[in-house]
Amino acid sequence: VSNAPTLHEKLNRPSQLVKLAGAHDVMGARLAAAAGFEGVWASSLEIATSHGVPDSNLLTWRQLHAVAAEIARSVAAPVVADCQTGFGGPEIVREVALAYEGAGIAAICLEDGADPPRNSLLPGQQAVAPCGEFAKKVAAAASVRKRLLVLARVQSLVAGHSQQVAQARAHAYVAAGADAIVIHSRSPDPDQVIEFIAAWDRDTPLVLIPTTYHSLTVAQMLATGKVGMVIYANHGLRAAIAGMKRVFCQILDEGTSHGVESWIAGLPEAFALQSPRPA
Ligand code: SPV
Ligand code: MG
Repeated sequence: VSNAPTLHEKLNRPSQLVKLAGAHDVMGARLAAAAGFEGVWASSLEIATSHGVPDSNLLTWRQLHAVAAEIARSVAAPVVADCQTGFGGPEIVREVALAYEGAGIAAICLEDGADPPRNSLLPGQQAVAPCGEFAKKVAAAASVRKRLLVLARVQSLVAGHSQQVAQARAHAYVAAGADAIVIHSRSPDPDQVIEFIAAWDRDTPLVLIPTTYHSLTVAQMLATGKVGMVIYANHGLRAAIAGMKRVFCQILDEGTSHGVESWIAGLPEAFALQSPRPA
């Protein structure tokens, strides 16, 4: 039996943050863990993009589950799976929670956006589901889990609703059994989440995804004493896009692959990522 702190214990440490990086496959998850990230976010945006489809419900929950499960099998770090709006009502969410827990996934994240799900960072209006309806999904997941953590994600600020509405929803989801509240924002500066954090008066830890408000530092999050986890949700994907574009263009421009050898990873590094066991 391991003495290592569980994700639940890590989330509730007052003096540290659990830092997660987004991934869409085992390779990205292993690179994140090797760099020092303590967990992996199985991002719907990353997985959808890697399949070349919109981050909506073009992929089935079983496809998203298969990717998260493969990462969990192959990486020792805990996996937090992006389960979007839960893929259905409370009866479906119950089955989904059992399936994720059964695959060794540490936590699922359910968001209160309206169906069909739509990526938060896509320009345009966002809508939310009724609070009571979503709270039932959180309660359904919490009622069947053993060790699985249930993260409830509040989309109110993304949808342009008030801080008061966002707080009320977060309170409802804590009452329904959420282990942490993901307060999402797509504001270009951190003021919106800082205001939410300042008003937060529960012990339940908060989770941030600072993609658009990227000036916010880990030290600032820690100083609030209320943020237990930060998710850098899509930086691996975007770095891969930038790196692949650069290598492909350089080869064609130069008429040889000689020049790219000085900066791309060598094959030993690729072979080192092929371990069939958790690494
Ligand atoms: C994801 O990474 O798929 C997320 C975070 O859900 S966001 O893209 O900001 O919606
Ligand atoms: Mg997502």
